[in-house]
Amino acid sequence: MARSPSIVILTGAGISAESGLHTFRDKNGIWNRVRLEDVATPEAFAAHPARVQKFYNKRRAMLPSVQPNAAHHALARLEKTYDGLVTIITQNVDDLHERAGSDSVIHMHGELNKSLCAACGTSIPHKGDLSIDSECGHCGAIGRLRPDVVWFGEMPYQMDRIYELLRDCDLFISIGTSGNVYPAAQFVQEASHGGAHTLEINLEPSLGVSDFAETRHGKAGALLPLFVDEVLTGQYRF
Ligand code: BJW
Repeated sequence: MARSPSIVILTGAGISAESGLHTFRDKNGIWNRVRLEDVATPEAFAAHPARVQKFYNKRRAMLPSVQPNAAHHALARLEKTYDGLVTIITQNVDDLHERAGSDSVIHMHGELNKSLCAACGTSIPHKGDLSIDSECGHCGAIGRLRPDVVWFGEMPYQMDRIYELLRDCDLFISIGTSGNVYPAAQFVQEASHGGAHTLEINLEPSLGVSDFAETRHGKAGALLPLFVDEVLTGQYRF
């Protein structure tokens, strides 16, 4: 029996914008208010751990007050209802896909609600603030706990699994990402080489827009519920 076509979805900060979380590179984006070199590199953490912890504590504290939006819910509905494999690869460190009901989510840039011990490598769920005095519950090291997020110069998570999914998928969709950051910015090419149809859904054309076979520009919260309806009713063919 022929398998159902599989779908891989890459999401970025734009999908959470309508929930009230800032993107990185838009006019009011995070990197227009804070220099990424000051907070999102291992070197920044080594030089100014308190500053880095404060930056992430503030963002972690926002999570309980924001809710998944129509775009997150549409993707969860797709995963539950579509008769084939649907995998979300998110660059986001928020938990909005999971709270919308998506189960198959890869957090390639880590998760704000997890801590990572730089001494023993243990990653565990963590709610609340981290400080330069926090103690690792596993190895007892003090001051070595950091947010379990992927900074510039670090290897994103689950890359082998991701490349396998990209090679094998039939449809690759990129949602709410500007295409500035590698390796995610190259996923469209990887999926394309594997024979997948490729679709960009973004507020505006991304840096990599010319690599996509199809584009839909506008707000994810408006476009995705309609797109998922098209897929589930068989109107969308790929
Ligand atoms: C909407 C919307 C709405 C708004 N609806 N859309 C030179 C050349 C090439 C590469 C490199 C280079 N020098 C260094 C590198 C590698 C480096 C890199 O890419 N640097 C670039 C700056 C050039 N990358 C790395 O270091 C990565 N590691 C790595 O490469 O390891 C080696 C390796 C090699 C080979 C294979 C595998 C690995 C690590 C990158 C880590 C990125 N970390 C951050 C921070 C995470 C923690 C945190 O959240 O603080 O990840 S940076 C930040 O950018 C965050 C995001 O996940 C990431 C991507 O941002 P995103 O999601 O695209 O957001 P925006 O703001 O850029 O875009 C939002 C979009 O949404 C916009 O287009 C809007 O229009 C749109 N939008 N509202 C729909 N309602």
